Amino acid sequence: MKSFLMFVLAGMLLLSACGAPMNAAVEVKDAWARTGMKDGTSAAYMMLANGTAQDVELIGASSDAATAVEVHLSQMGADGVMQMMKQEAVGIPAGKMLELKPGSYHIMLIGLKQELKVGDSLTLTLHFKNSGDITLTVPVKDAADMGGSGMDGHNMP
Ligand SMILES: [Cu+2]
Repeated sequence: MKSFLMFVLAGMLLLSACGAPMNAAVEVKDAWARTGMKDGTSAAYMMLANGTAQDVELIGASSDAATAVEVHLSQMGADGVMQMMKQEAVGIPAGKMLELKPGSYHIMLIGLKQELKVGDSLTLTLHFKNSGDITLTVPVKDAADMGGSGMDGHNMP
């Protein structure tokens, strides 16, 4: 996280130094997905850095690992229960970052084709408006190790 901010800072310095975008792309950092049972659900989290000069929108995702993949936002409802809402598009302003994390935005994997265990990985493709698709390999990690256990309703039966 800290090194990533340094990277962004260094990039901004470089940008101001040469006056041109050095790396006009959306970059993915620190991607991971939580464990899940076959036919169950999982969620993938990551940092998305918009290195382009224009606003982009995350408009969906796809993966062979699940029957359906949706962009969700977890929010605490008025009744104190965490709720997830499907997002049609999530904006990432030019030069800004979007953090997908437990209890907030996440990529929801619905109907897992096989069990996801710690050490496994899955292939995920992110779809953007105003920028190209990004396909990445996402490692499966223990949510408890990532500080996300029980925070967004994904651990519910
Ligand atoms: Cu969800």
